[in-house]
Amino acid sequence: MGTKTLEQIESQFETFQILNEEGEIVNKDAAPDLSDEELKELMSRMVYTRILDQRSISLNRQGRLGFYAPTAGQEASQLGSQYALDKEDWILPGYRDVPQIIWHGLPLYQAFLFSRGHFHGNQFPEGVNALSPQIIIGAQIIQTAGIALGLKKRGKKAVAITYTGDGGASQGDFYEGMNFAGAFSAPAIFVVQNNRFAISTPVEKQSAAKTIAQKAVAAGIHGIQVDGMDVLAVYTATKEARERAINGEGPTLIETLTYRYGPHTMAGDDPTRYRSEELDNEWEKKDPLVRFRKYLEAKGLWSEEEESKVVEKAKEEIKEAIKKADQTPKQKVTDLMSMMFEELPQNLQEQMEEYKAKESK
Ligand SMILES: Cc1ncc(C[n+]2csc(CCOP(=O)(O)OP(=O)(O)O)c2C)c(N)n1
Ligand SMILES: [Mg+2]
Repeated sequence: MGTKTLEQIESQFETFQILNEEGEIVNKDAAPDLSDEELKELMSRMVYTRILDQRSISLNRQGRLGFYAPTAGQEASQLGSQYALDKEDWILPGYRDVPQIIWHGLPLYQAFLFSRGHFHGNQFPEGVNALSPQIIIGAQIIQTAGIALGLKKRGKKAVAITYTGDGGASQGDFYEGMNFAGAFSAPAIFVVQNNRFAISTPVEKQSAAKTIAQKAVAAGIHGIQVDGMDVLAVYTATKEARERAINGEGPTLIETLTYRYGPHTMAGDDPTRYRSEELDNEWEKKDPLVRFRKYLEAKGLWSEEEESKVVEKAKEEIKEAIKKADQTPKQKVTDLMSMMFEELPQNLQEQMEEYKAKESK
């Protein structure tokens, strides 16, 4: 392929933005048609999720949560895309994408149980169309193509959406899933949240491609790069991708440019060893909450009181949810066995008896 062709393709993937860092609309034609109530709901969800992140980090430090991957900085990317979905749509999250499934209907106490490795954290209620957060990088991408194809075959007007990171976009599964969904025109949306790092590896070292969005070209599907700190742009791009998908026009790859303020996970990662303070500062200036707050305040839709109401509500609900998680009976070995098998094989029957006896002591 000639250099010219490559340059031509790459130059087409300009970042889609609606709201700039000052909270001003810079792309009026693309602005979504959301009511004042819907705009406030979006802001409330972002504020709530920021509080949930702060509380989760402190609960983790107190030893009251298990695995936790911080989300601050990525609210617009996570919640703007989720807000564009219908209840019927399926979400296939990665480990950092717990907020999306909470807003899709997963009770908060179950999200806490998931963090603790309790099986009830994976028993999603009927009607919550989501899979458990995937830990294996990229594995959910192929499953998304499969679920999307299933939705199409059943004639549902619904999509399967998945989330991965910039690192996930380097996995074989990523290309395989996109290609398969493209070939079958399956209603799938692949969101790559490019937060610039896969643990400590910068995105520049992951790929020679200028954008991740352009990887859609080889799969023959739609691709767009979005300002991931702009909730209106993320919402609009996802909404359009959803419309196309359910109209039989195939899948879309959405790259959101974002940043995680915190460490990779709470398991001992120190971001100061691979990220500069300048880079942190540069991204904090783009903060999705600050930008959207400015926009709503200028429209007379948001105030300090509104914000503190949401903060109080979040704190209260988090307290209740952690209490409920604490009150959930501890998991037992016999639970795991009976959930895995409808009929226990002989050797496990013996173990079942053994554990029943132990657990009854
Ligand atoms: C197949 C596989 N390889 C390696 C890992 C270890 N690992 C966990 S998170 C991670 C980095 C992923 O980065 P990215 O996709 O950018 O997502 P982010 O954490 O930035 O949201 C790696 C390599 C894994 N979980 N699965
Ligand atoms: Mg990343």
